[in-house]
Amino acid sequence: QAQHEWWRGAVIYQVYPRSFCDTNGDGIGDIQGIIKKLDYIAELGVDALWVSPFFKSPMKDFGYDISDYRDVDPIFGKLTDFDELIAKAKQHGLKIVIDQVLSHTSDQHAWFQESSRSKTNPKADWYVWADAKADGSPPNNWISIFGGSAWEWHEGRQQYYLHNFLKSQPDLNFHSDALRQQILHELEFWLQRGVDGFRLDAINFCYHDQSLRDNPFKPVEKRTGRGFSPDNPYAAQYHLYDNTQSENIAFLESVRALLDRYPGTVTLGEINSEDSLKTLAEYTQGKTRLHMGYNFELLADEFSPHHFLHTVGALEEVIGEGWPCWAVSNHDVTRVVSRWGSGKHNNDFAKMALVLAASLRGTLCVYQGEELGFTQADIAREDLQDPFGIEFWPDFKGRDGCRTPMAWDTSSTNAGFSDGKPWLPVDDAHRRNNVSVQQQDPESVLNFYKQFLQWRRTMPALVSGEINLNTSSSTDQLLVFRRTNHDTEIHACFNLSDSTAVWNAAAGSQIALGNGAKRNDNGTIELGPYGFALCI
Ligand code: TEU
Ligand code: CA
Repeated sequence: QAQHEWWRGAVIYQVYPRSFCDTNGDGIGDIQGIIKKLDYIAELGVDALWVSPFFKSPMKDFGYDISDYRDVDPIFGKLTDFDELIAKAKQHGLKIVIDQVLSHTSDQHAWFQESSRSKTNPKADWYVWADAKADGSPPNNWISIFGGSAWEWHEGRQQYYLHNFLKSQPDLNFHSDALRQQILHELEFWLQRGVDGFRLDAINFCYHDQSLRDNPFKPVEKRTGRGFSPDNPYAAQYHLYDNTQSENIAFLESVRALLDRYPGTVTLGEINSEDSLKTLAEYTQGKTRLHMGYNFELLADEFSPHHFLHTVGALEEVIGEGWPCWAVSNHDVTRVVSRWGSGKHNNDFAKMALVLAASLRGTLCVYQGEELGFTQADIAREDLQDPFGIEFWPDFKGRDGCRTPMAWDTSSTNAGFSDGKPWLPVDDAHRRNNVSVQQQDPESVLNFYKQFLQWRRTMPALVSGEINLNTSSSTDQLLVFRRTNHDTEIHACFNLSDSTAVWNAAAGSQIALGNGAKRNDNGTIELGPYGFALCI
């Protein structure tokens, strides 16, 4: 049983294949590139890889628009390359979790081509089609995350179709029994190839209100959120009807029933809904739904001890039998050092952010480059690739700045990422701070993180213990909590500021692991800028 639950407390390394390692000089990372770097990933001490989409795709949303769920895009390689990745990852003791984008496909998917042909074809209801209003306008006021109406007119069918993301990402209709069955077959295809699980993209977007009710509007003071300015129309609505949740439970239960036939496999559902934590809790209750929900609580701009206590507390309160999964970085948000750091003591900040996230109760997703302390790359307007950035520039500059290539070494072209022209430029700061430089520096973020992850494996209190948010010791600067397991108790203290702070640590405890931490004669612990100490 325990072996099957490898994912509890695991550290999952997210690979964005496009930017990881290019082996054929076309400027785009590929599956052989991931294989080439498996030693590197295994040496980090992580348990698994989450591989962002590598499926056949016109790449309008860089792979999150799939045109064939069962094939590898030629840009990334062949199905046999993927099989090789699975086999070699196993040899390295690494699990493979793959992204599955079920809420929508590309408009180039054969299903959409067929569905759009007529109102009577066998797949006519596999997408969400609706007639225009009498004046020709869209059926209701739903807004797309990527801007504009969530409805697009289709000349052929003389109807609108729903797209919660890009126009080229039509939403699948999960109210159709046949579609749901087919989706389970697509998942099983990969289970049979040996994957250890799925990260289910935008999984709260599967269902919509069939009576197509208008979303209510938010009062002006509530129109904010991750990446959204107050005047972004998406932020102006409560998204109650464009993604409804109650019917989704039964579908998720069928997904779980399928995975239960492949012991040791896991689901991590990305949940970004109107009431995300409530939805997350509903999706992960009991042993019949999702194993874990991916939450956005630590992917926003807020950064303070209070925010951590509040967020972790709120999740712990609703999670019940579910299991938390944290991330402070991914391919959609500003890199954590630039998002939360003050710009001073960046390396200390990076170490602290990694250790803090990996010390919370739960599983952790680490995004490529985070282990190197990468900062957000600046992308010139003319170099923008992300459709989200192109649409909202300059209010929101898009996601390219966190998607630039890995930097592997000093001597090769493009820092060892590619012999050709990279699809996004390698950032200069990353180039200076590349893997080989950090491997040779005992003080580097990379080496610190490796040591920490090795030590963490020996500390059951950190991997699976309870969390106790010791609010009375936290201050405006210091975040303090405890992790406990049987007879072990770890007191963790993080200085979230770039100035020195003093922590009244428990008497008699020893600093087991820390950075910028020293004990004073009177027993208190002094923490330098972004310093921290884990005491036993
Ligand atoms: O993101 C889903 C999601 O919740 C979006 O709101 C996300 O925040 C968006 O990127 C705006 O920042 C997933 C993927 O992670 C993302 O890369 C895809 O673009 C999106 O689904 C559509 O498939
Ligand atoms: Ca390539």
